Amino acid sequence: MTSTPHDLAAAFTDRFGTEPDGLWSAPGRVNVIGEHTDYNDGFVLPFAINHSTTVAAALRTDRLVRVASTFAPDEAPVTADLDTLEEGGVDGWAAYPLGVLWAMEQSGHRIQGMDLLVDSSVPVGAGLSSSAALECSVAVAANDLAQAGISRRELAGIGQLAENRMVGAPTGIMDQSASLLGEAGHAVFLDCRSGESRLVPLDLEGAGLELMVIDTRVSHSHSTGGYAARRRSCELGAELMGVPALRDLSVKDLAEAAGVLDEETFRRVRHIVTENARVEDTVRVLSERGPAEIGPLLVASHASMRDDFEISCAELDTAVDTALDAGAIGARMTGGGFGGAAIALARVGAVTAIRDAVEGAFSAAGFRSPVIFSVLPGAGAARVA
Ligand code: GAF
Repeated sequence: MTSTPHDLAAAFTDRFGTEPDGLWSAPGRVNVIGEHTDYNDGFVLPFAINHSTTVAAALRTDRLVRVASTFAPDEAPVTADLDTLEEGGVDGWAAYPLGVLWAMEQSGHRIQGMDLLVDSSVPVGAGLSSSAALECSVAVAANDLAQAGISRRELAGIGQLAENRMVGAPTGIMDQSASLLGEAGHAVFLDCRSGESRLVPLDLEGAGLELMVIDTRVSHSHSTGGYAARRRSCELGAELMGVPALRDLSVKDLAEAAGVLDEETFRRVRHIVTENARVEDTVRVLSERGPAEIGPLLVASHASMRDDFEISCAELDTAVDTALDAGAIGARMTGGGFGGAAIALARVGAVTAIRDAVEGAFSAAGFRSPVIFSVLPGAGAARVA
């Protein structure tokens, strides 16, 4: 369900019997380029999308937290006590909001209990980071309510800590950074080692372009399997190459790496090293020549994820190949992989043909129908009422 602020406030009152102190929203993200580079201390270029999660929140006088969702109006709120909340102690979606409050306290910020009602327009499981949107909406709400004055950068780290330690997904800092630092009309160029970020203008409409999201509806989870295995391969590659992180290798080092690493670890390392270079190239091309010129970098990024990092799947490859054949300027899978979404950058006039072609190809291959829509770089997390 997606409510207006007024509806959400009313739903909160129905649920908890009091008025909320305020409403806070945080967006999901699309990553333009820079995949799996974040936990390698590298570069990423995501943007906050115009789909967000909103939380209505009211402080309590005790240390209890009650969290409910408009998606499950008949379910009792999940209740936890901040004094007894433990790492890994919450199952299901409530691990994200409760994890944020736990992580805030772990980071030295004492907070009171609160009631939370969550609503969202970020498709879940589509690779658009509905999880970061949820974490960041709760993080900005708790920060304001506690008057804690926590910086956006630290809030991103709190969201990541919640995801790593309460949810158990060994993810990096990209998604929370995009959700908290994004601005309309801009992508966020983030150096994940220094934490420094810069907004890069991304005027898609002005360039006559659309960024299409093709949600394959292949579900994925970063708490299990492939994501963690890729992270371990990267750590092994860095260790064997004698560097703190793969960020410290350049394309010139790959010849030496080929002699040191086993074949699979080498390909994992090559993806990260070349992807970091592609992020920097994309930022340069965007500023010098504009968004219509970044297509080849997106295509190269997808090939690297498909062949070297091996995190694509048949549905994502079909989405990308078909979109390109039907006239997209560039296309790639986005996010952690193993399912989720691809993005296709297209001239406005080509969007319908691309959509029809991708839907046709999915049907011919016997895949579930994809969900296809366009996104724009939107505002980062903020209080909305
Ligand atoms: C997921 C993770 F949450 C991010 O930290 C990042 O690693 C991404 O996959 C891959 O680039 O979204």
